[in-house]
Amino acid sequence: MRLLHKMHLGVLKEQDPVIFELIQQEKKRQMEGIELIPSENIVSQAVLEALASVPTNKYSEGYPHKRYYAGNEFIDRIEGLAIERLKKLFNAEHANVQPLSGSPANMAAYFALMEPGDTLMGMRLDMGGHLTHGHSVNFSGKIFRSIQYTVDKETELIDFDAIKKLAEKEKPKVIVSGYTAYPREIDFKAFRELCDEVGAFAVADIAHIAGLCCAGVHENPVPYFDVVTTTTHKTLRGPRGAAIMCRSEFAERVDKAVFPFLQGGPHENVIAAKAVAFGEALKPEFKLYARQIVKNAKVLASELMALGFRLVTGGTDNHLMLIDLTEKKVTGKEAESALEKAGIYCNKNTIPFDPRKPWDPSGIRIGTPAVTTHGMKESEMKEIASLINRAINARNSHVELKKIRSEVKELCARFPFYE
Ligand code: DSN
Repeated sequence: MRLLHKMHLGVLKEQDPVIFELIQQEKKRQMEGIELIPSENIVSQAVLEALASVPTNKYSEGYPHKRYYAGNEFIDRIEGLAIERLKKLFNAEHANVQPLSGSPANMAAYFALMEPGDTLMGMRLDMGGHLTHGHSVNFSGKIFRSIQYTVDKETELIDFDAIKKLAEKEKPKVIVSGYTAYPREIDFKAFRELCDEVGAFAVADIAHIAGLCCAGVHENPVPYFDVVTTTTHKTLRGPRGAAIMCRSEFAERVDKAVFPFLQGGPHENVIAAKAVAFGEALKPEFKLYARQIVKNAKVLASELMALGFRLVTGGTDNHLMLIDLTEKKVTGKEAESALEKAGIYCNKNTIPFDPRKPWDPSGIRIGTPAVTTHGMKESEMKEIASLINRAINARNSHVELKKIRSEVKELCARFPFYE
């Protein structure tokens, strides 16, 4: 990916200097900080340019060549290309690129397969699942009968036997796999078999690992799952948004669930940017990028463990890791705040069976998609592990955190990405 983006914001600067200045400050923050939030990434200049382009002006309710508005000749071609590229990327029979974000994509997937009151089975949020996998505060736990599975208390790994027993007892209509805070590879084939055994639809939410799946670094469930949802802005490195892929037999149900059931006019500038990002992910260098994400995560994980941090499951197979800070006598919230002061961004996160609450849990979650986009490799991961360790230890020292922040800035200056 071409780095050193140029941002042309001359008119904005003149017309609305307040917003211009805040965007400049955000750009500076991104350039001078180490971005370890595993669900974030840095898009290419081409993606940014497509986002800031004229399809934003257009209404295009419907689907290519079946619109409720005139003037969609070129929009149809843009959306058509996004669909074709995504299908090629994941070997999908059908794709819908209109979901505005991950939660609506999951909602549409469920409504394509279930009626209100049907049984949905997904991983608990505090075990690594997502709000939309059946949490009681979310639509998914209110509209459907939600059955939640956990990881194993000892190994912190997916306990397939327990999931099987639960599924045999509860007979869910949909079983969701794919997680937001699970650091290990997922056995999608086992989930498919289980769904066949209990008569459930197999749904995967691969938002976090999509870039790894399409690059062949992790198993790609799309060809043999019923419905797969993903966001487009995490390891896939596209604009904020989402997509749904499914087998042909579910195509009409998925499309109708997105529009007209859930959404109105799609954001065609974002769809244009998705098409650009999918085109980038189809290039051979994206495979190298995806492999490097995992190599970097493994080095970061082993360095942190060597520094005395306990990692949930004892390491990582993917782009993220969960650090249990209990033995370090610091909470997730305190660590997140100390790291932020040092210019290192992560998020506080529950660990499996966390005795603490989500607002101030026992862990933090970190990942390598964004730093790998910067061009950082194994040696920088060692530096980052040391900076994390020092910042957490120095959490009460303003002077030391300031010093670490300047070292972070120096490290980032070696990997610039905006001019
Ligand atoms: N909120 C996202 C994450 O950070 O993992 C998942 O949707």
